[in-house]
Amino acid sequence: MSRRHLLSRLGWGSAALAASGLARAADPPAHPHTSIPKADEPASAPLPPSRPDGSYTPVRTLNGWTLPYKLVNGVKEFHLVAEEVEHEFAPGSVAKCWGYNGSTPGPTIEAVEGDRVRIYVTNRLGEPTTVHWHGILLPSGMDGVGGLSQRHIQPGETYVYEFSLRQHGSHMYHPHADEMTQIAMGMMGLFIVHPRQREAIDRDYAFLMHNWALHPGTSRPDPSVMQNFDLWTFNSKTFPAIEPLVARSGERVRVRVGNLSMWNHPIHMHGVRFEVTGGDGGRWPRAQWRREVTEIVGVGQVRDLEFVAVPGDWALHCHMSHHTMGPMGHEIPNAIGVDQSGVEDEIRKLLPGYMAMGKDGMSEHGGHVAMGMLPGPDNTLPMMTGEGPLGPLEMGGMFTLIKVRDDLAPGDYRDPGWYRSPAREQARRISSDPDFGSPVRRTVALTAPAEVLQADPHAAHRRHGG
Ligand SMILES: [Cu+2]
Repeated sequence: MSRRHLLSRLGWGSAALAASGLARAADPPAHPHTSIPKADEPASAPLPPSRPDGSYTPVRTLNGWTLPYKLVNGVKEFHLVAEEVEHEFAPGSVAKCWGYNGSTPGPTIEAVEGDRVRIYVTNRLGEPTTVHWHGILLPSGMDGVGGLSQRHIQPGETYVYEFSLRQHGSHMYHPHADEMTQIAMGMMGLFIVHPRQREAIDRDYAFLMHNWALHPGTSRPDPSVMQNFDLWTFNSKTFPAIEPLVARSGERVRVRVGNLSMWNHPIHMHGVRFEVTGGDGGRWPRAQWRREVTEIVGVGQVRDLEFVAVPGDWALHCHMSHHTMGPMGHEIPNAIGVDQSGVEDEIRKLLPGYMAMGKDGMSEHGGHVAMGMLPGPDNTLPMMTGEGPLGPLEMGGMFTLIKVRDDLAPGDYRDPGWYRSPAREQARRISSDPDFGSPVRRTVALTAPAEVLQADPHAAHRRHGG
């Protein structure tokens, strides 16, 4: 019995069958015969012809790029290099991170269902690594778990992975060797497999979410931090350095959102109700699609969000409000409602130019940073930043914009500038008097402490019974 036959008997074949069932269910009436190669084919058997490049909408990796390949005897050959990279999160914050081929995240690997891929991985780090192909159905020995499915790739060595793509969907790659360090340092990438049948998608965006502990004044992320991260990123960039998602009105847009951070992120989209159409398990049958405006993308998950673009500038962001902020001091005393004027004078004797922050909220902080009055420590970013057409945006971290216009050419991804709302569709000021109008306001009578005691029978019992 051949090894392939054995694998098939052990259930590898049934996994591939399940994948093909899913693919059929995704679009049953139009494409009843999805031709997925049989899992028990010998490795040398010719694969059915793949779709040529250009017959699908290429993925647009925000701030990123797609790895070119060489076609060698029908096999798509890619070459990843694990290495240290100089990375800019946003102007003003640069760090030595780890990634692939000069960037974090690494370049997106893009292929088509039915392709056979050969991926060389060269290790230019100072420690061993591997690459795990997250969500891809493949033979056990190609799964990339160091010490389990393969020997580690030592510094200077190159390993080769080779497998056939028997599915389509939004997938990822990352090390499965000293993961705590290597992922924290930025090693990750997207692995997108297009389906064999044509999809009605006009724009196809993808990004990976991550968190970083880049302490102020330091130049390397701290991998030991578990919760108090400083930077929250889409494709290793923070707002306002994250590219906008551009579309023409009426186009169908997909956003593939992957999460290799240490937190779950509720991803919220303004302007539309999107459909969640799949994840790293592939495209879901239509009956499973869900209509949402916020979708939690859990750690290690990918979600595909699809919508029809409507004109405007719309926010796309994580709804954990600390995740749409730049670096912030953790565990600092809360100063909201505290008059700090006397303290401010005292501190200014030691730190000229010091300005107490936060009596009426944090908005003031963003304003001072924008004016250059609060430079902050070296190599760090403001907590709230970004200048919009109508004032400061007061954001940071996992925040970007979907910019939809009526007059864009297909495939034009250039930032179209700010949206101008028609006057009748624009919220506007009609008074500057706090007493304007007679809005109904509720006055709540507070309960006096003595009444609390009397109203509490247990308290009364304690009082009388001693
Ligand atoms: Cu978040």
